[in-house]
Amino acid sequence: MSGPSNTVYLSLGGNLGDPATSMGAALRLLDADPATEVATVSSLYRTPPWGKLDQPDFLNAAAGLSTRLAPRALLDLCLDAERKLKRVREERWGPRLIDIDILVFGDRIIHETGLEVPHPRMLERAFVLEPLAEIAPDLAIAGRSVVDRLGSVDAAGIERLPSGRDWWLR
Ligand code: A4P
Ligand code: MG
Repeated sequence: MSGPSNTVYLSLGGNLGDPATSMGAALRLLDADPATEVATVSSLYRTPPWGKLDQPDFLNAAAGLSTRLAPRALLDLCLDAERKLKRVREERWGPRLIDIDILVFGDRIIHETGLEVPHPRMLERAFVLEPLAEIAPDLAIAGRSVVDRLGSVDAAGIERLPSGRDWWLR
């Protein structure tokens, strides 16, 4: 379990129940793993639904972690946290209590069944890039910074909430 430490960025979101509470609980579950530490968390953002439009607004956030877990083990930890928080997987892009996506894992490029990193849809999604730009503006993804990428997507309707960055500890 003691591999090299990697910096990882996650996206969290939800639009059913109390997503802020679920996302906070998920981050605390990840932080409780002995090989994983939550280092930076963005503010909460209220975002219009992307993909499937006839559903409630989402809350989204991004988090930076350091972990000695392998990518697949971190994914399992995230899926475990989702399961503990009773996410029901129903329709694609549909409403959910909590969704955790691994955006970036160090400088790894992974194309495996059930694990693609960098997350293949992150660059089109303002609800991912906007919170990520708050905590890692200069992070390069396929050669361009997050801030630069954010300039190429439609971020209309996204609102940063006055949550501060320690909302997940409350
Ligand atoms: N999987 C593969 N790669 C990854 C990765 N990098 N991180 C696999 C996490 N999981 C990864 O996940 C299904 C499976 O994907 C996982 O079991 C894992 O093995 P999923 O999240 O249900 O579906 P998805 O294929 O990852 O879809 P995607 O594109 O993430 O879409 P979602 O999650 O269905 O989209 N609008 C706003 N404003 N905010 C949102 O948060 N979210 C969605 C949900 C749609 N619209 C939204 C939002
Ligand atoms: Mg997902």
